[in-house]
Amino acid sequence: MEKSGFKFIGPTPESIRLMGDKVSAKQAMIRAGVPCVPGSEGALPDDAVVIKRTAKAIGYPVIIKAAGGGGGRGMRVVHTEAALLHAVQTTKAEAGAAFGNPEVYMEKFLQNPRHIEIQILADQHRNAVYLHERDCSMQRRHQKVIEEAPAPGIPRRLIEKIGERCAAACKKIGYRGAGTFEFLFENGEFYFIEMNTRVQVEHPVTEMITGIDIVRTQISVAYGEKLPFTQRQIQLRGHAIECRINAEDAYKFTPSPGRITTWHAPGGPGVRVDSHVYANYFVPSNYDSMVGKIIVHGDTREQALARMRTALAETVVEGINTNIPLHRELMVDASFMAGGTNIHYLEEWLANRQR
Ligand code: MV4
Repeated sequence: MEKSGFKFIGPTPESIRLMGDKVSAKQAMIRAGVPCVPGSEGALPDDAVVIKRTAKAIGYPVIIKAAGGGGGRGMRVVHTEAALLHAVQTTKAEAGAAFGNPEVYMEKFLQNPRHIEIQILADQHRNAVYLHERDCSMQRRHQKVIEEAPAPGIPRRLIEKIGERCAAACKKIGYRGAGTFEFLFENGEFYFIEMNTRVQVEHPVTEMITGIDIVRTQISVAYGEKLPFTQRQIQLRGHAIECRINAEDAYKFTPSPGRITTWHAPGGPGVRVDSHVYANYFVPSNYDSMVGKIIVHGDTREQALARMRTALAETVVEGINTNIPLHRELMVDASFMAGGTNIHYLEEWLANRQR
């Protein structure tokens, strides 16, 4: 890469490798003082007695996860000792086939967490800052549907405490570029699960509440520049919400590829649309179904919600089906409006809507 004259924008291969293996990622985070879900110390051994003893110590239910997995792939929940060894063996076999690495680890299974993630930025001079949190709990089958920042109802001091730990961990491992620490949040506690070593789809909500251009900063730190701000200079303003617009049936989620005949994007104060789409654009069937993102900002969460309702009402997409009708319903849903719904909310909401 260096010899070619190209500069890679992002973390080092070592960082990407460390975080790609979920067992080594978790061990690095424990060493760096980031709180993790209680679980096995590293990968599970083959010894059945040790596996049973580990699960008993953690307490059921437990979850078996593949070291090479992540993002919801290669996991199995176990409720009883009777089901334990078979679950470990099956997860190992699947992990070996899917990821080329049969290693698995065990954690306490958290029943009703929220998915809260911390955005970080780091330069090549061991400076690292946290750009606070995003709430990504509104998801279906591990696909995020709505993201927002800040996370409703979580005290700022808790975010500052976990954010400082994330930034310190970045300095410790020599991380550079943009990254996200994924946490489960339950009963007022954060539990690290994974780190994403890239810019994510939902980064705009963080850009809108911090005023920081994450992509620009990622490029400037790759060039060798120092971070252009300190932690103290990062101030939060208002609230941002993102709706992912997918080419799919709004309630059945079957893909809806084809030609978009009409594309009218919303606008106005506090409205951002990130999309590659235009009238006469053809949505291919072989790729991800996301065709755009509507992001709104408001002084308060209520204003952001109102702006999203208006933005969704203004949006016109013809020629394919989209999930806009789902977003329109969720923006007036009492529980979503109250804030703080957990990772199971959307799937339960969809199941109840059928009847
Ligand atoms: C968990 C969990 C409960 N307890 N780990 C799923 C994706 C992967 N990143 C980790 N996942 C989970 N790990 C413990 N110990 C529940 C999930 C989980 C989940 C996490 C985040 C967002 C959506 C989710 C949906 C189902 C399960």
